Amino acid sequence: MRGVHAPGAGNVDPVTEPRDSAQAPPDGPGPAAPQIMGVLNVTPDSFSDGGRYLDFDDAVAHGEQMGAEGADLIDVGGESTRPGAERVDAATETARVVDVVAALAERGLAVSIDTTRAAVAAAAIGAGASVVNDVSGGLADPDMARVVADTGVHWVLMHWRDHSADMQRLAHYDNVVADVKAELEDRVEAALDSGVERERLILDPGLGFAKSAEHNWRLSAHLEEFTALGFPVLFGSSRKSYLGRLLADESGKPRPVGQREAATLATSLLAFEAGVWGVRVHDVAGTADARAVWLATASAR
Ligand code: PMM
Repeated sequence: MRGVHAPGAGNVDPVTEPRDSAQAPPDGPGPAAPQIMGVLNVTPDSFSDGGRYLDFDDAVAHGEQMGAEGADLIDVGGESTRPGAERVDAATETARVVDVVAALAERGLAVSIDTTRAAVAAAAIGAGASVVNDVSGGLADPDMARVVADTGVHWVLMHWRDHSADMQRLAHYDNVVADVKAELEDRVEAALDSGVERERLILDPGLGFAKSAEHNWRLSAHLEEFTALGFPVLFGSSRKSYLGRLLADESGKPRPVGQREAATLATSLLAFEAGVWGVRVHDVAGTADARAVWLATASAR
């Protein structure tokens, strides 16, 4: 990693600092560099990269490449969460991810495990993952809080209402920003009650999870309300369908997944400006360039 390759970034992030560097340099001057989480889905069916990294060597090579391009954290997932996706069993999910996590951690990369299952998280932490990226915010598996508390890893609590097969029917809110914030605060309380340290928590509004396109835009437009909660905020818009819909052609056909990168970068830049801790993206190289632009601008203020 690691670290931040952008000019002006002297800060060491407590989540993604190198695991082997007890003597990390002290915080430098200037704005903190937003963290880049690179997506590595070891699945046959994720909406963007599904099927590309099921092979162990391909997965590790892609993780290494993202690290070289500037990712601070590689997010390894073994179960697709795209809308309507069917679940896989825990043994299959574990088998897909655990060796990949171990190989990336051995190469000095910080790794998060994208799972809602405590058993998968525990296996990945044993293999070297230092962050649990739980899209259910602890709701899917009552044992997750214990695994996180016992191991002391960081925990991304994402806003979620149900598993992917059923989530879109739950996309109803009185006020999406207030409701998502309140539901996330409930998840924080539950985590703290289970003995997880406050400093370990990262919040994510969960774009696309039980959300319509309009909900996603409203959450994106009000990210400052989430950063004001006092936790690091992760933002995951990369290639999602609301961007495809925004950029639909004249016949109304959504822009294909592979052609949403410029729009993704625009949302990441807006998120940096809103003060997020990090973004979860497929295109790490492009995001690292956008981060360099943002840092140069923020440093010149
Ligand atoms: N989105 C996906 C998967 N995991 N995790 C977090 N924390 N935030 C997200 O927005 C998020 C996530 C779905 O995207 P993918 O299929 O490209 O992985």
